[in-house]
Amino acid sequence: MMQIEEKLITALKKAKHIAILTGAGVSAESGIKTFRDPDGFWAKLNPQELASIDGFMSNPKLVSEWYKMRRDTAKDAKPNPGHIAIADLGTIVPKLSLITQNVDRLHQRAGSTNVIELHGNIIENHCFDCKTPFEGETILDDGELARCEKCGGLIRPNVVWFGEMLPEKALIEAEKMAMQCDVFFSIGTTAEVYPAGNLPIVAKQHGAFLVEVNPRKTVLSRYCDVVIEAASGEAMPVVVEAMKE
Ligand code: BV8
Ligand code: ZN
Repeated sequence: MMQIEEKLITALKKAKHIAILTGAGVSAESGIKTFRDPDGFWAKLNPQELASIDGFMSNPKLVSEWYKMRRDTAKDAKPNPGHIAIADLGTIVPKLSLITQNVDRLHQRAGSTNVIELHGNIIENHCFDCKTPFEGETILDDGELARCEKCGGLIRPNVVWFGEMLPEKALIEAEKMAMQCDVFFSIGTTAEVYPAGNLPIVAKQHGAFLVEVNPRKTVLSRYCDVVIEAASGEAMPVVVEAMKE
């Protein structure tokens, strides 16, 4: 059984407000690839190009197929023990702020509430031109792309693409929670995508106890008070159990 450092347990038991930033790594154990997976059909394509306005405009069919594949994967995926432990944590601490870069909505399906989605979600779609929400399949049976009933525009996912502003309300709220929390967890993220990647440092600068949960070291590791080099599905249930003792 994994040992959790005493100083982390002390900080957690004292904490009035815990904030958590999650990235693609938290969904890895649900079978959802992070952006940098070496395998898979899309490996030869650059997600940063696909997940952008230019990428979509230059090849709407390829990008729409990529999102449909990822949406179907997300819908079939199940929350893993990491998601469930985080949702559990929300029921035992006085205040938990969950900030996610993930677009798969697995945190919500695990029972987490008030999730701050910095990068939108892949489940919903809207018209690229007039923003009207779009229900239904984005790719028609004949392989053609669906079109907006109102204006005939192309349909895009509700995610934030590279080069696009993050939803202002979500970002302001996330920054506020980072400044106010007593303990900040960075879980399953390289913390290399901005401005989300800044949040752990903002928390640290405002006196938070900074914890990283990631099987690999990241640019953030050296600033952390505690680094748990493990998968989130393994580490988070142990952290929550230690808190309940
Ligand atoms: C913006 C939705 C203002 C889409 C995503 C400098 C140079 C160039 C560009 C920039 C720059 N500084 C800032 C920018 C802009 C850019 C950026 O940050 N680029 C990076 C690459 C440098 N940022 C933006 O464009 C943002 N907007 O800045 O607006 C603006 C406006 C106009 C002009 C300029 C600026 C918008 C960013 C949002 C992009 N959308 N997702 C979609 O999903 O399709 S980001 C996407 O990347 C995901 O959200 C994901 O979370 C994130 C990071 O990708 P990954 O690496 O896959 O995931 P992650 O980082 O989470 O890494 C996986 C980790 O998990 C690893 O560490 C691994 O070890 C770990 N792990 C693996 N298994 C497990 C695990 N951990 C725990 N348990 C496990 N089992
Ligand atoms: Zn439209």
